[in-house]
Amino acid sequence: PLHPIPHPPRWPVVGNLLQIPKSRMAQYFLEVSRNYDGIFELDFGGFTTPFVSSAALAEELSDETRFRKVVRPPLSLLRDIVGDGLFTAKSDEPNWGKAHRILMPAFSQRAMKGYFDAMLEVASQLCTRWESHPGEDILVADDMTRLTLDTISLAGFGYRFHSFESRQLHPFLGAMVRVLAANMAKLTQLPMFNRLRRDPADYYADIDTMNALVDEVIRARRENPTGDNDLLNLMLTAEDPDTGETLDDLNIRHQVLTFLVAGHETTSGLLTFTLYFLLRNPHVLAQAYAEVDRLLPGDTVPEYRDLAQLDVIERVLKESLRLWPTAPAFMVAPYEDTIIGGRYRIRRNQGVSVHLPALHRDPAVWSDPEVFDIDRFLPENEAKIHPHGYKPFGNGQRACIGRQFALTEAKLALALILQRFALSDPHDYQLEIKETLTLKPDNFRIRARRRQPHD
Ligand code: MNH
Repeated sequence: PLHPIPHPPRWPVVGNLLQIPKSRMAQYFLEVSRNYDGIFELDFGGFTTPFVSSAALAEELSDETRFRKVVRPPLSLLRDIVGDGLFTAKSDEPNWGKAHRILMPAFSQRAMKGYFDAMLEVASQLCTRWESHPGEDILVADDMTRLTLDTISLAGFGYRFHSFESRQLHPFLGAMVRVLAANMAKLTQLPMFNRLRRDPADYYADIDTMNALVDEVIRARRENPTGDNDLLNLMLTAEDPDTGETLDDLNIRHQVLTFLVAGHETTSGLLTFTLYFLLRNPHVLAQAYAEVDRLLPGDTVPEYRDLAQLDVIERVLKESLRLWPTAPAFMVAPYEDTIIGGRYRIRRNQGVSVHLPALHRDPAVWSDPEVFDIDRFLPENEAKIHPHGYKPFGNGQRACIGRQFALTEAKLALALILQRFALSDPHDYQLEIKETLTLKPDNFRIRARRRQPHD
């Protein structure tokens, strides 16, 4: 028998809009999920979306013969800016497949090895900055953003932001955060109101700021061509093995901007949450120090092959992505009318959100879900995790192309930080999450001092 999808009380016209807090939507959806058994529905002013939070239902939604990624608000709102770039391309758009085939080689294991020197250079700049300002508060999210933005741009595009030389974050970042926030805010407005209202002039100015940087990155490479097969050269010159075509000029700009944003924002959040969890869990921090001291004693400069050995650090990153997956949701829709869970009807093309912070706490999969426990990812335990109970990088064909890049970069940065610094949390930080399209600890300040032999 069919059941309606359960939902909190809703009002005529506005639905649940009055209850949904603009600046903490993902956290609100997690709270709501706790009152339901794996699925609930919210009404965004006439536009309803089911949210799924159980591994059993996520398993059905992960069946790519029945469901595929769809680009709906807030992602669709970004199409004005990043168009048919890889992240916002519709699954049936030819440019998705074309760019996917052209860019995949830039994310192979061999490619990661090639990015290692760039990753090490930027991570070393972070360490130098922390060393030269001892005893100062470090605004963790800002420095992790400097690290990840400079890393994707240097490794992927051969372009230097020099973020660690500047007190201010690059204007590109302010523009990006405002544009993302403006689009998230539209979710809690009546759809009709959004159609009538034009964005303010500074919204377009911010888009211009971002596009100017994209043009600069492309111009710099055309002026100084290189022979390597980095991301930018693949975008500019590679031919699609299937069609023999190259990417068109507009698509290239969409891809450069897509990778500048998708390539740093989530990894920066991951590193910030990870430092938060390490400082919150001193026994885990001690394990991480012990690992680094064993594998990279003193000031040993890490090599690419060392990263595979950093097992504690890898588990810390995985557990951090479980509790606070920094890209908190993805959306799929069925090709045809269908039924999930044996009882809930989902119409053809109805977008369904997989809410990751809730999925990653599904009590059927995770015992004591709120506890930060890296042993969940010991091989013998990891093998028993429900195959659809953990999806920080999304699902199937449309899963994250940058996953290995992010994990390589994050492991290296953490290893270097732990090798060099004793960390402290002098302000007794209470977690406060800032939501743009992604999640980050807001206003998290720590101190770092150079480790001494006895630390
Ligand atoms: Mn990433 C897609 C999470 C790092 C580039 N990424 C996705 C999706 C998730 C995701 C979830 C699927 C979204 C959806 O289904 O709508 N990504 C992450 C996380 C991190 C991350 C949690 C870091 C931690 N991503 C990166 C990095 C890059 C990158 C680093 C680039 C270097 N991600 C992408 C691109 C896509 C994507 C591009 C879209 C892939 C596609 O649809 O073909």
